[in-house]
Amino acid sequence: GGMPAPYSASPRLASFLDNKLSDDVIDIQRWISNHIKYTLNRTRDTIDIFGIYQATAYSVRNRLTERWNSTNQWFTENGVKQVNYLSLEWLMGRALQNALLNLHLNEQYADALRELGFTLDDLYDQECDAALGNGGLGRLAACFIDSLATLNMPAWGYGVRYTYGMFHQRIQDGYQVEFPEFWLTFGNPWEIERLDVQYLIQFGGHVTQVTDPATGLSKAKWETDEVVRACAYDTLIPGFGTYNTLTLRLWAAKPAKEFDLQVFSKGDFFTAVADKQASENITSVLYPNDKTENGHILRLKQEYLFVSATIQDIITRHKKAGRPLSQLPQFVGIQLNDTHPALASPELMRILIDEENLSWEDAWAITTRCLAYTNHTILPEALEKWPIGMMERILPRHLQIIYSINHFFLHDVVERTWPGDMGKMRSLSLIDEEGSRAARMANLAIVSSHTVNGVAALHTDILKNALFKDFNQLWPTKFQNKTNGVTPRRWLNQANQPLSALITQALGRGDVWLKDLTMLRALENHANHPDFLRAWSQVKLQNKERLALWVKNNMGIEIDPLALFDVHVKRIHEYKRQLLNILYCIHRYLQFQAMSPSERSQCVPRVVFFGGKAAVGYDSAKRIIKLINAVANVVNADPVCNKLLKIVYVPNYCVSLAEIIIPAADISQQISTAGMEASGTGNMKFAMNGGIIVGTMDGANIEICEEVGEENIAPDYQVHPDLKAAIEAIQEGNFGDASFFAPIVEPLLRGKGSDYYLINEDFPLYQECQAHVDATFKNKPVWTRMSIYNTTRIAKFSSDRSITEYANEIWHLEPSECILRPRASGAP
Ligand code: B1N
Repeated sequence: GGMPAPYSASPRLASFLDNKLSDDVIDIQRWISNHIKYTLNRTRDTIDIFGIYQATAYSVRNRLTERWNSTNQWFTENGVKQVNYLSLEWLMGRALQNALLNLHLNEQYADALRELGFTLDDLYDQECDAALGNGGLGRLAACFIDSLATLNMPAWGYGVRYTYGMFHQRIQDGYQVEFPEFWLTFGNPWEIERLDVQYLIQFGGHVTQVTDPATGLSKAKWETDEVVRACAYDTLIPGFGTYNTLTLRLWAAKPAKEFDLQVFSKGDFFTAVADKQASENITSVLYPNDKTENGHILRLKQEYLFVSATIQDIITRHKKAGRPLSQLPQFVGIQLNDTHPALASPELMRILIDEENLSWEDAWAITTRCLAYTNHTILPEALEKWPIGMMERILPRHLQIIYSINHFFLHDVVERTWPGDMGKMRSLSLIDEEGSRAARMANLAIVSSHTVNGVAALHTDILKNALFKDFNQLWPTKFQNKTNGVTPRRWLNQANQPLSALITQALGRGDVWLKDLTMLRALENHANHPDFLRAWSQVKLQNKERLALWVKNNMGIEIDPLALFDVHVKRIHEYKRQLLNILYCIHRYLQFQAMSPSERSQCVPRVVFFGGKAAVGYDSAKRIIKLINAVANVVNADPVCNKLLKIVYVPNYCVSLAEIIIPAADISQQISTAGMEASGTGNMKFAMNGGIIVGTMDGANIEICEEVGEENIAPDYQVHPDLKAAIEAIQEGNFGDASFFAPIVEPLLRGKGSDYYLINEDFPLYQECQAHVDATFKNKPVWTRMSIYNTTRIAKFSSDRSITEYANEIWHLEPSECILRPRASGAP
């Protein structure tokens, strides 16, 4: 449909629209009540706490809308360059508390609601997590958009509005059981359906050559045989301590026409309705696999729908600003969060060439100047490859374009640099010719981008010197490092209010430190004051009590908040070595059993927490979950040992649970097999909250160690007969069905070659490290000081630092703070 004719608001309408919301408690109450009555249609007799949450959310959203309109107007009027962060995953978690804290409105809202009879904390718990992601990669996008807004960067986030997000995990009889997470059941007050922002997305068919009547030249015509509509849903992203408010735009698939009239008139009602269902399928579910399984048609369609709608939207906005396409790179940056949106390259080429009639050379120059690619893993099973046959069927025009890109690349670049070198051709080609042919999305992303980055120093070195060695030789300046970071607004201010308050009080300059974590260094002046040490450990204890209460209420397990809390939460994957941790737990348990009561009285009591989801089809990961729960059952029921060791498997680990778990940790386990964890971001969240890392020298652990000092982390040194004893305890059936666990533990006994994740090799070091932890934990001042230094030296790992580097070194993007405000007076 065409755009509605521009309309100018009358002075009277304009003065209504310009009216600004007030922050008075009474006005807040009036708005909440109006939403209860007029938006939700509830009365004093039918309102419930969930309704109060919804009404509160709507009233907060109104404030965000005001800021968002001003921000967009500001960016448009100032003609700034904007970056678009394209991610198939956004692990946002809850929005209410984050919005209130970023807007500095939590106290007014707390007061307003208290008088209405509710506490904010109760309302927060009504909200379900927006879990549109698997783990670190999706959560990184969420931290980045918070930093982009806070740093006043002109930016947009783009993603997919999955109807079902990350599955809900239950533990039944020790096994993971998956349940669908239909997060939209009761509506989502944070999203704004944009029926005015829709694009057609085409699939299938074939490509013919036609003569362009305008130029007389031959050009490609893609005759498609399937069409769906992508419809925009906007979520508003508040910056912290700024008026700037950004957009996260998520796409939902809808039928292109509500009913296919032809089919309908033939009377085939069922086919018509079934087609409608099929088109909605495309965005119905997030693929819940972190680095496993690949190559499904539906996933390819998801990726393409996402990319096509996003590129169309970016071009539409650029044109609306009255600019020619030749200027796209000056005004638009497009960041690819891994290869999942790598089809952005052939899609942009297709639109520029087939629809906008640009030449290949011009289109290619524009594409490569806009795109940049972030790699997040070197694990071979996670590198996306699309079978040629599938590409041919679903996206024949894009396959042609990929072939052309490959042709020009191999002939003009590779052949000229290394004439006749077939080895180089094979490793650099966009097409994998070994076995069944497939398009290598990483190679496509590298060739199509001006910059490629890794997510931690070690990971970038591995990209440059191993995985993408030949590309690095070809284009040495293309590769950069951008170490990950996490937002201190959610991971410190929101998750750990007591620590945030202590820091604000100790620094004495308000909460500006939340925009500049380097200020935390000044806290080290207090690190020898007994009062400060006491206050710091008191905060930790308070957080441990909060977690203990959660565990008691939700799992019925009693734990002692004075015990050492040892936490291992992240996706379950062999390379993350939850198996190493649980084998060590078994070893500890066997030791406690063998001790005399007086020996036991010298030991440090521990609660070991595990949490995380296994990909649905990942058999070994699921057996590891069962082993942890089997060991937990035995250990927790042992009257002699359970004072010294408890094991808790927290079900359904997610963002909102992380906010309770992370601040309560004394130590966190970051023990991936060296070289396999690209960065890790949990490590940063724990350290930021004063949790000491037990870690291998992998990913960003290396850089955290450099910053906080090696004396303030517990490096995973090297131990072996003890591991054997732990495995034998499993084999003897002490933790239930031994044959069930055989596939995960027997390879460890079979020698180096089959211990792919080096559990045996690292066991001695790990044991030594854990003993060191126990000894240090007994010395409270030393332990607390270690904890403090983790927080005070974590500045580097704020996502504000990451985003500043991306803006300066990849996007060439300037901050632009919106100073437009709606007029506060002017109500007619
Ligand atoms: O990305 C995080 C890193 O901190 C982690 O080390 C890394 O493991 C994680 C396919 C992935 N890499 N690759 C994925 C996710 C979903 C999927 O379908 C791969 N996730 C990571 C942030 O940089």
